Amino acid sequence: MSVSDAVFAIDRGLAELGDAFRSAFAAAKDEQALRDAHAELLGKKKGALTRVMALMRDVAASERPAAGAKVNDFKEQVEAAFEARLRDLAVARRSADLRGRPFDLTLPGRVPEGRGHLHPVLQTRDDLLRIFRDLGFDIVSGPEVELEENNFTKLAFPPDHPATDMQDTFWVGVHGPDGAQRDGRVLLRTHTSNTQIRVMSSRKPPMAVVSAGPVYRRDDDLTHSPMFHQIEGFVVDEGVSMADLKGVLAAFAEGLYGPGTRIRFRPSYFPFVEPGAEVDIGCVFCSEADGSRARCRVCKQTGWVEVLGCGMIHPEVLEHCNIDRTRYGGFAFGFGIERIAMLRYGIPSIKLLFENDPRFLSQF
Ligand code: FA5
Repeated sequence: MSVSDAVFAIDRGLAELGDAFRSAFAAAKDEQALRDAHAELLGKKKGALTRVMALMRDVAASERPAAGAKVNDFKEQVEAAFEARLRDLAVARRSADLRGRPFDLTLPGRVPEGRGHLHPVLQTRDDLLRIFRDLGFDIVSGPEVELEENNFTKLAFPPDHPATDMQDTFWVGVHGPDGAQRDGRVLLRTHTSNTQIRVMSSRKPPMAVVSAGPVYRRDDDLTHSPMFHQIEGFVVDEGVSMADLKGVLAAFAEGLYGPGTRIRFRPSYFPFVEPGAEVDIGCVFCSEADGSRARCRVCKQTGWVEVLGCGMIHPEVLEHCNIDRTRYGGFAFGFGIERIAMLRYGIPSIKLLFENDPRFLSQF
């Protein structure tokens, strides 16, 4: 083929293609049809325009700029028309989506299956905290990994008190950057009374505070677990008396089990209170009148259920927290949340609360 023949063939090829591509693109009803029409022109092997462009290799160098410009110009028009139609199709598809009804509004909604909820211990914790919040208590939290002095020493536990025994307590090894064990004694707190020390050391009276959270002991039977939850509450002010403590706990018992719930105090011993007491709540699961007391397994036929320890904060503890023991006094109380949850729901073993069997948990 002579040089001029090649240019002639290109001109004829472009003329034959003409602007048929415009109507072909316009006729494409969707993106796939448009891409097919595009491939007919510019497909790698069989595209009609590709074949014309292939003729460029026979064009003499002197004629190449002009011929190349013509071919490129044609190709650019094809590509521009293709892109424009692609955009139009996308716009048309989007507006059809927007205009059309994507779903049947008359179908009933799908209700999510098996929605989760708070664990019964945490539900009970929140209900208990709400009662104290309504009585005017401030809610705080304290650390689970604690210094020995906040868990025992400042609470006036004598060094040889059985509760401080290694058997009852999970000690934590603290290592320095050199890997060597440090001397400072750190443990998983055995009760929430550590928050008493922390709060009383950092605030000035008057204060009324409650705190809830996990505590740890070497305990394991039907009613005792190595990890369980406690709530601790305390008040420090001038002129606080045992009558105030009794008033708060009576209001708490009524908040928990309803108006008229009875409570009673029995003398007891905790190193950080003087005097100390255990509080029982009148059994709400049975009554003498209908004879159900004789069968009651919750109160073991006594009519009373032990729920918490309490007392007047020992002046020595106030002193450890730099509170003037001659001016201020206070009371404190603490109880296990699992125990309250077990009583509330009639749960026979504390283990059920920690096995996390969905068949059990779904009942709450
Ligand atoms: C205390 O822990 C005191 N800090 C409570 C206190 C606070 C007294 C303020 C006075 C003033 P105690 O060891 O009795 O007391 O525990 C309190 C409650 O925690 C118990 O009545 C019981 O309900 C619960 N409890 C104790 N050990 C376990 C355990 N291993 N598993 C589940 N609950 C437990």
